[in-house]
Amino acid sequence: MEENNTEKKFRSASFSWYPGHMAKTKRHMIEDLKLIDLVVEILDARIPVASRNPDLAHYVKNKRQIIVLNKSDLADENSTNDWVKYFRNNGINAIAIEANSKKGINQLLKLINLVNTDIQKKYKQKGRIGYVTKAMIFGIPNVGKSTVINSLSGKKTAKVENRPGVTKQKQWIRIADNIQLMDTPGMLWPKFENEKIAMNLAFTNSIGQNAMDTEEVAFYLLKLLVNNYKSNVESRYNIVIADDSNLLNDNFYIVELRDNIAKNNGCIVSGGNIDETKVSNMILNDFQLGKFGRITLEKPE
Ligand SMILES: Nc1nc2c(ncn2[C@@H]2O[C@H](COP(=O)(O)OP(=O)(O)OP(=O)(O)O)[C@@H](O)[C@H]2O)c(=O)[nH]1
Ligand SMILES: [Mg+2]
Repeated sequence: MEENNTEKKFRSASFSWYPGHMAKTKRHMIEDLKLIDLVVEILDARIPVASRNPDLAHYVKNKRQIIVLNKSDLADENSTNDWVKYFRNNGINAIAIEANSKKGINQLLKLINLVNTDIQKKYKQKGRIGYVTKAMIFGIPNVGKSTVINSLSGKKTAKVENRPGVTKQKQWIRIADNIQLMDTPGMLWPKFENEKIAMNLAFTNSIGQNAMDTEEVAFYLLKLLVNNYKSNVESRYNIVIADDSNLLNDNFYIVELRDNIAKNNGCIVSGGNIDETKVSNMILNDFQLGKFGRITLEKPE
């Protein structure tokens, strides 16, 4: 059967997800890691697989590591608990937090202090007195690294904004007499052996808007949501969605649904046509702001 235009358009996601400056950031990161005692990797609780760096384990072999599931206010609570258990079962310290409301920050601070006690002991045994532990805050763009640092230090030293690429340079921030944290620019690593990972990073606003086709990304997000969180979409947009899995996987039906959502929400250009950009941005923003409720896109096996 011949492929029609709609199918062609949405067949593959194509965006330049790996900007040139990332290669340089990666080189600096590998160099900086040599100084580091503890790596705190910040993951997005909605996408713990896509937001995790696949190579980090290789570089932090002999270092202490903590995994932080941030933005857990936007993720499904049960799934977040499952993820914390999953990491702990694999021998990794893990904790869920909401950095901007500071929920869980005290527990994270306690965990860092606990690990630091160990690190300090090691240096003391080697005769190093007054050593300052160096911890690196690591993670994909826009995951909340700078927010975590500000919450931990109780100061607004690190710049925070809701777009990827805000932190341009590393910055040291002291959180205790013998601990300093390094804030780092968001790091996207080439690992997209499948498009699903790239899409999940786009849905959660870790890939810059300029590097992706907003309409394509919003289409896939809507398709994913109606297949997994149908009632959340129905109540957000006050629409009825078919109870038929064939239809929910039919791209024509998803486009029809998107157009209905556009009409109901004033996303219309003159002449009565659908404003595809406006409706696409609305769907993406609604997801990123948690307007569909708490949603986790990746579950532990
Ligand atoms: N809902 C929610 N938003 C958060 C949370 N933590 C941070 N944010 C928001 O996420 C956005 C990005 O936060 P940043 O701290 O700038 O993220 P970053 O990882 O430093 O980003 P880059 O420096 O660009 O790599 C901001 O709008 C924060 O307010 C959280 O726990 N929940
Ligand atoms: Mg930052």
